[in-house]
Amino acid sequence: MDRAQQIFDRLDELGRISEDAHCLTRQYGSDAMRRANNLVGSWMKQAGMDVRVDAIGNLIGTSAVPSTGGSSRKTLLLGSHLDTVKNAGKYDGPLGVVLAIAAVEQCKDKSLPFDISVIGFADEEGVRFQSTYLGSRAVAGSFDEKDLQRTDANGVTLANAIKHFGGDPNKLSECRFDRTKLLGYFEVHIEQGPVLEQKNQAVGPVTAIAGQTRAKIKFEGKAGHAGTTPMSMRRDALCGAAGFIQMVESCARYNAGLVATIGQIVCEPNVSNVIPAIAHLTLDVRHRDDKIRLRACDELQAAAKKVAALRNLAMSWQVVQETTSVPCSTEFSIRLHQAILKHQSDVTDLPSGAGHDAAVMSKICPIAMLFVRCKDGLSHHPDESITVEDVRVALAVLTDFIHSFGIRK
Ligand code: HGY
Ligand code: MN
Ligand code: MN
Repeated sequence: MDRAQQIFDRLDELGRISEDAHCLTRQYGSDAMRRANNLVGSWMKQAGMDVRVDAIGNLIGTSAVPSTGGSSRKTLLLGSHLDTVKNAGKYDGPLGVVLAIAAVEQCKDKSLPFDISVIGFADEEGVRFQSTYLGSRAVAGSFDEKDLQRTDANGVTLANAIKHFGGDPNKLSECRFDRTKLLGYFEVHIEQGPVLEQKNQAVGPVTAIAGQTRAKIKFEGKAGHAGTTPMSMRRDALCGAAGFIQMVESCARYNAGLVATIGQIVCEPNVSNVIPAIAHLTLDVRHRDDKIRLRACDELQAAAKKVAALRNLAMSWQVVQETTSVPCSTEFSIRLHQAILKHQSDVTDLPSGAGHDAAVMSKICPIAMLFVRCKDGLSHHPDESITVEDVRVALAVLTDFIHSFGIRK
């Protein structure tokens, strides 16, 4: 059985499950997520795993691998997320879940002194409710009940979306894993950056996951007639936002290691002959050093206030999500280095600019991540691309990492 090819073919099949006929989009709680859970759950069953969906919609398969550990056995968690951004590539998230299932199959004939569970998280991207890591927060016990009242673009609350998906917003505490029973969490993920391709290496260990701040910003002025309102009398919210957006880009360009993005802009009333009254923006700021990230956010908030004051606009700034920078476990990273060196001659340690469920899981157990080379470092784009050969290396490395904890013949 060429498991690498099977992983690749499965990712193709999973990549065709979308809520959009024209591109790959799988948002939290959608029917497409239900279909994805069913398909991936069937692969978990084929691998001999017991499969369940928890109260928030995470898909969880647990190995019935012959064990010798008795009731004190711990669980090694593997996984990643099954939700996607809009118009996504098919590897960001699913690679880590499908490859983990293959690793469980590789280990079936070995008696391990621990269980393995594979988790397909229900919402890492936070596209629908603008709050990331909903699935892993429920598993890690850091879910904020206030989030249940968040609403999506159609006014549907997260609580109702959970119920519609078949979950139970009143039982999210049951999603938690007992941290005393966890060996750790390991996530394989595409690099989403250019380093491994430049180094001509298939895989690389992750050292840390950058902290991130997500905020919603609103500039409010006054609508008016585009033809009759003199320029000197306007309170144009979109022009104010445009000035601020330039400041965001400059701030990131002049702070080493800082990235800042205005990903979403919605203007009201959004009519060609009306002066924009309101501009809604999303801001995403990241840096490996939390102090630099937080200082940049303070500077940008002060800049937004200044823009608003100069243009006689109202401005509101709401932080919707904040995660600190997270180091990977040193012990796990040593094991991972050793496993990688069995399959490639050199190893490049990589910090992650992208956020991952591993950042949340680090609150309850040691974490490690393995990045897999992706073409041009491209991600969050339909042209996301990896090779079967690199999948083969990643599977071999994960299998060796698992065996490094001890196997009994
Ligand atoms: O935005 C991120 O870093 C990740 O893709 N959720
Ligand atoms: Mn992503
Ligand atoms: Mn991801």
